[in-house]
Amino acid sequence: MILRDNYNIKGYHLEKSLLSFHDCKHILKQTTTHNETTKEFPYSDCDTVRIFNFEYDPRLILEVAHKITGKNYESWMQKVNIRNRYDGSGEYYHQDFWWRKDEDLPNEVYMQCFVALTDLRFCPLMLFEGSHNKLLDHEMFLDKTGISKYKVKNNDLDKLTNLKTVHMHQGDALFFNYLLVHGSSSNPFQYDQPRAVFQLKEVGKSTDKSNFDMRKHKEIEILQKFIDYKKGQNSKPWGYTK
Ligand SMILES: O=C(O)CCC(=O)C(=O)O
Ligand SMILES: [Fe+2]
Repeated sequence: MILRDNYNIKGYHLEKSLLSFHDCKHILKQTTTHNETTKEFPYSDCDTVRIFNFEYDPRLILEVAHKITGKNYESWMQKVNIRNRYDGSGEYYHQDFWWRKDEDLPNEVYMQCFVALTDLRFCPLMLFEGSHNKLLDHEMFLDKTGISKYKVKNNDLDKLTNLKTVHMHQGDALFFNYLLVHGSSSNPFQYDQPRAVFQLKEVGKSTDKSNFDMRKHKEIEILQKFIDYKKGQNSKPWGYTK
């Protein structure tokens, strides 16, 4: 019960040494990259890597998730963020439920598990403890590879307290609420800082809705705003620096 209460208050639980050295190496070794093939102009000709897929039986992870809330979960999406040395991009602060808010399922159905595939010494995950009680407004921007991302507005971040750096060693797993505000910096250091993300969902809860098309079109919409701004037909969009 203490575990569940703690999770409910803070919005996360850190399980030390859940995955072995061998499991972390295994995930890294057979991680494959997928180039985005469905993008439209102007990214249609760019080799933008979007998803890193891997095969791994998430049983250990599902067991801990069950221990925390008493619910049975499945892992519906697994990806590795390589956060490669010198140029791995950061993640602005966000709540992952923002991506799911227009689908049919409530936040309570989801849980996220973030696993350190190496000691995360250089660009660790940062989170606002206790920030999981409400959905904040997000704004969309394009990161340097043209992928659309969402971030919580700075004014709203200013109102949050309890910003924590999560110190994680290889194999540690952080379980957190889909509404917990989190992010991390880019990696200008000499060592890759790979992490795996397991998106968990209660067994038996499913939705047909997908936000992928919506995302693709939003990217075009943002670019159009930049173009319109250049032509003097729009106010300055977020993320435009000139
Ligand atoms: O890799 C990170 O530091 C954060 C990843 C993340 O928040 C996400 O994939 O939703
Ligand atoms: Fe996230």
